[in-house]
Amino acid sequence: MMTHSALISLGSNLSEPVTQIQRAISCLAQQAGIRLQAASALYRTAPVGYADQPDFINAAVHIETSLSPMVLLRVLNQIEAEFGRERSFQNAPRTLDLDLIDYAGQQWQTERLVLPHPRAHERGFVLIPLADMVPEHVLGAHGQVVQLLQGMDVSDIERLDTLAWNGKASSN
Ligand code: PH2
Ligand code: MG
Ligand code: MG
Repeated sequence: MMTHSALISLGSNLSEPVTQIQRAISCLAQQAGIRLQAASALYRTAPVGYADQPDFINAAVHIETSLSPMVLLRVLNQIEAEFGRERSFQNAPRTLDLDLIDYAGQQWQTERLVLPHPRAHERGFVLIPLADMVPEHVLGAHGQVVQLLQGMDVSDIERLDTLAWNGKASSN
């Protein structure tokens, strides 16, 4: 079957964030049409944007998928809802945020979906996890993940020893 490579960023800063992220990765690995290729380490990161909220746990995964970008996005939103995500205000604390960062290097500019993710290239909490898996990946017009990280202040991003994923491959 024809599959495409996609990168997903995960974030949580409510209700035991480490567990939320680990469970979300297992959940992704079990979805029909998604095969998990790799997971980053887990990182504790200072909140960007709205600052008056707990630190985040962030990670990223690399998947192969037979789903289209829009169907994949719907699956991500469904998983967020299952994990109790409430949408109160932009950048509010959340139990789970799943952002589609890149889909087969495609560039999209629609109301529902912009690819690559429009803020990924300036966010250390997205780039550092990506650098664990695909350091040379090019984010659209912005350049390589490792290049984007050069000169960026990532001193408030701490790598955890806890594993994000136990590496058990999914059967689909
Ligand atoms: N997500 C945001 C806004 N700010 N800050 C950190 N550290 N990690 C996040 O995942 C994050 C954020 C919006 O989705
Ligand atoms: Mg986000
Ligand atoms: Mg989001």
